Amino acid sequence: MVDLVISEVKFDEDLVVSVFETNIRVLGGLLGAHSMMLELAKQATRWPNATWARSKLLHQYHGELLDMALDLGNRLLRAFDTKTGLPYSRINLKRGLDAKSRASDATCTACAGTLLLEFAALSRFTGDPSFEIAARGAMEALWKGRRNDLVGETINITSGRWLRTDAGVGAGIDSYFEYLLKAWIMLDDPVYLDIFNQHYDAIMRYMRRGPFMINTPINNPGSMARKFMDSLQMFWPGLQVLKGDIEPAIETHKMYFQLAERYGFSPEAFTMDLKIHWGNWPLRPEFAESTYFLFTATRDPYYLRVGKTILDNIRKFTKVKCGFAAISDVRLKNHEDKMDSFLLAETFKYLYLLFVDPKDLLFNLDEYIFTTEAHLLPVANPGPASYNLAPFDRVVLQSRQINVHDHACPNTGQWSGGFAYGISRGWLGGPWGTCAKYSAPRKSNSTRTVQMRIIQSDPQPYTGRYIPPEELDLSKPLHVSFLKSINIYIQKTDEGVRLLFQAANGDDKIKAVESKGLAYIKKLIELQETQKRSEEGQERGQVSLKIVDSKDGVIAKVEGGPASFGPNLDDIYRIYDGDLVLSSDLDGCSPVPENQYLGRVVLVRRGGCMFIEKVRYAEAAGANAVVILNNRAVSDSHFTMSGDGTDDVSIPSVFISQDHGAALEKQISIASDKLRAEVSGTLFSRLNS
Ligand code: DMJ
Repeated sequence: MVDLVISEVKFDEDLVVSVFETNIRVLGGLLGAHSMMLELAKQATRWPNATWARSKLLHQYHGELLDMALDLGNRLLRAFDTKTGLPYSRINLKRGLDAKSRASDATCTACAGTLLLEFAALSRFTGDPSFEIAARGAMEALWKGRRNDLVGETINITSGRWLRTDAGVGAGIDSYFEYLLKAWIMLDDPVYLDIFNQHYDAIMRYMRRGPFMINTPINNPGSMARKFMDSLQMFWPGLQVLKGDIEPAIETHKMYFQLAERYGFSPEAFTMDLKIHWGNWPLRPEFAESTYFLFTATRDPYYLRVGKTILDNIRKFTKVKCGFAAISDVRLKNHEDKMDSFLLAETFKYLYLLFVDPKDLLFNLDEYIFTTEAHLLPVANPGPASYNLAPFDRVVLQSRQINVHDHACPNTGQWSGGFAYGISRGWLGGPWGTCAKYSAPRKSNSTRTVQMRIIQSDPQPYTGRYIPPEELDLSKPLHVSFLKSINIYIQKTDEGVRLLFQAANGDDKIKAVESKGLAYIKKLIELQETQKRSEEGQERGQVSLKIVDSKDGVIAKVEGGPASFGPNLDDIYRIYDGDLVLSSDLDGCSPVPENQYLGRVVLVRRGGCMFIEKVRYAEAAGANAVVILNNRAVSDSHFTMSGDGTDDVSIPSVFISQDHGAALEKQISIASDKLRAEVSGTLFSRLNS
């Protein structure tokens, strides 16, 4: 096969191709095959009598595949001739950027963000840094465009603006995240881990709903962008294994398996009740890929059974005379005349690796990284001595400091966050094998990694009554003690309250407590879902804020986000007003002397504590209303501030954008006289103007 590729494949064709597909399938294929030729040549000395070790091809190989890769790489590189560093999505292999390839200045996030592994490998194999520099530049441009730490699906390569603003872990974006994490592993560059972790945090916060990963708009994170999921996201649990966050991976993978069991294959898109949205299955690898990674982490034979189901169904329903056919509807199991290259490159490779005894592999897989097309590229290849990394020093991808837990592998952060009921337990202690092999060498010189802890639960003594979920009131200490007794802990964030279930791995008594805790969490989730459904019909509208100067009258009018607590201004025809004052401690998270805000409207910044806590403190000090300023540069006038389950405030609050907030703070500082603020429902405010 290699000799056929060398003699037959030419790239000097007047043909417009996708930069992304050509990179992952062709360039990655050439570089992967080149890596394997080098590896086999090395192994041949250990197995001198094996037939493959004596093959003429192996002994006569002089890097022809790499020459071809360099030729192709130079052709693809021409797509990067843009102001932003984001490449055009298509290129003419012979002519470069021709009219057809320039016709669109839109590209998908995955298209621009899935080049770095192949381009860096090409650079390091050849000693020419231009490829790695270009691919790093594209990563940087995507990172710069993030909103709420999320990225959209399509971006304009000239302006760097998002064209489609839905974020997800599936189609259009998937492998951008994959390449961030794998770039850290392959290039040993921690900046990519930081960036990945920052995205990961937002993804898990805004997209995860139980086992489901739901697309969300980047400007209104947390809401649902659509009601179905695409099957490309099924690679995600595999990536979570690499990150070391095994528990949600197990849970989501189980949901995918239910689909595969129900329909034989994973339909291209499906809904939260596991119904089909798009019914085709083009022989995709993602589910097998996650199954393989979870097996490496857990060694749980359950994954072998999953793999067998996949394999049996492929054999039974897709095999045709000259290959395997894509399925056009998983319900009917009818065929399409199509077999994509990823069936061989990925689907079969992952299935083979799932079942193979590692002893039978010729070389150590851990020295390689799988590209998104499952080609193998060497990890930490420093390149020839002449390879100059200096240009990368200029590429500083600013990222914020993140939690030490995010750098631990396995992830030591939130052990279980509430949705983990029903997951298999066989993995405790297991994931070391997978992630330690990448992170261990870095531990000695990193101050951020922490040792893994398997939490040994110790239930708290509690003698009170069982508190039914519908009566639960987190402001009551007794209820909190009850939760602790079943291993549920409360975490307050500025987004709301989170209940964390702490997993146990101890004796039977602890396990019994654990199962009570899981059952309780499950009931709470069901209750919450029911409440959410009934609240959906009664969402609150925006809130109007007017700033009035005693001389000039109304000097500013803003519409901001409502709170889910306090009076519902949609139904109240009155204005809550008062002199506008800045909170004494900017974020308003501590008690204020009585009457300090009497009759006033208080301005506080987001962060530091929950929204409702700020409002409670202000009300206790006599305030008439609270204005909360966003501390992030995003437009979120539709954001609704959540409470903590106890609605005990009677003054309204309004959430306004960072821009409006900065302007307001400035106005207060320069105003010669006192400013007044008026807070009311928008309808009422419009009727009155
Ligand atoms: C593969 O070509 C790659 O894995 C890509 O990143 C997205 N998925 C397809 C196969 O489904």
